[in-house]
Amino acid sequence: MPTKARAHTNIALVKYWGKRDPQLMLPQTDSLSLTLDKFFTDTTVTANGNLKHDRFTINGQVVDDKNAARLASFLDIVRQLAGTDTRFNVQSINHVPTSAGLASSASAFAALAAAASKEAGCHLNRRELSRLARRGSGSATRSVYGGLVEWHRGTSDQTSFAEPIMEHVDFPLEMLAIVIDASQKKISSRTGMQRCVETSPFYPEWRKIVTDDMIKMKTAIDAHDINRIGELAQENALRMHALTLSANPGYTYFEEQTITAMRLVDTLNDNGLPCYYTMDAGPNVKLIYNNKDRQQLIDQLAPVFGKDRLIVAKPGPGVSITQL
Ligand code: 2P0
Repeated sequence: MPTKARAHTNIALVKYWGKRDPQLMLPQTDSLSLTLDKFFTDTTVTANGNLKHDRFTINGQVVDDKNAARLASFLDIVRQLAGTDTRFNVQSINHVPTSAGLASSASAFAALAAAASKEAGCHLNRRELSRLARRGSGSATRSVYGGLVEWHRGTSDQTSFAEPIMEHVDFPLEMLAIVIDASQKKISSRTGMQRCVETSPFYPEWRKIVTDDMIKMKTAIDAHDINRIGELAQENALRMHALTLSANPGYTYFEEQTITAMRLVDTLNDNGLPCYYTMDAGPNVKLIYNNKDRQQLIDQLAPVFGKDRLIVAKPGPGVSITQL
């Protein structure tokens, strides 16, 4: 009987940028994110004793060998957990408005972990599921939960998992993505973050910054203080991107329009419209603001970037599973 799971992507307000154990996928630091309603992955997994190899399609296309190998080694972990050697047929659909370049390994591996573990006969609680998703992709650890989520870096497989801070966000926090470039990034997160850990002279400082930012961000969330949340997220993102610039060789995910967006947001903020930005391992910019200011913001951004490249997202739910 096939099993289907849906998981939403998340955007970090305090970023994860580096592993201390790439094998177990243990991160260097804690991190904190907001799960979004607009971007999600639906994955259907069917166990099939007759298959010699796992089979994968994404949006109806057969997955290339390199990605299939990564997915199959994740399924090996599921098989080990379930005590089975059955192979799986995996069909994944990414629901992302247009081809926005915002599909992420977070929703992909959270959905795959949920559907495959259930299909293999494991009955995992959400903490166990979060730990399993972590083995596929770090950010997937957090996508098991909805709303505002914290990933405890931990020191072992057992202690590195996410937990919700506020699953149903009861204040008007919202994000707007400015789609700057939808193409594949040149330096993957995995390669990029490892280079920063190994070569940025600022890396030890980053670890201290994140420890502080986690405390400050949780205080701002407790106070429902959207401006403070935005301010802290922006500062944290800039410091993460300073690691890429200070790595050897240095690199950046920013494009010209990324800088244009950052400057525009700063100007709007200076002119009394509170909004803040954050960027991940790519050029797209995500704005953090109070949803009462949405229309005013769109009115300012649309003439510069085009209305079609602005996507509003609200806090979204955690992973859900259906047995078909
Ligand atoms: C984050 N990002 O906290 C950070 C901020 C991007 C920038 O997690 O190697 O796909 O699979 O653990 O999770 C993107 O990296 O990397 C990411 P792996 P992942 O959301």
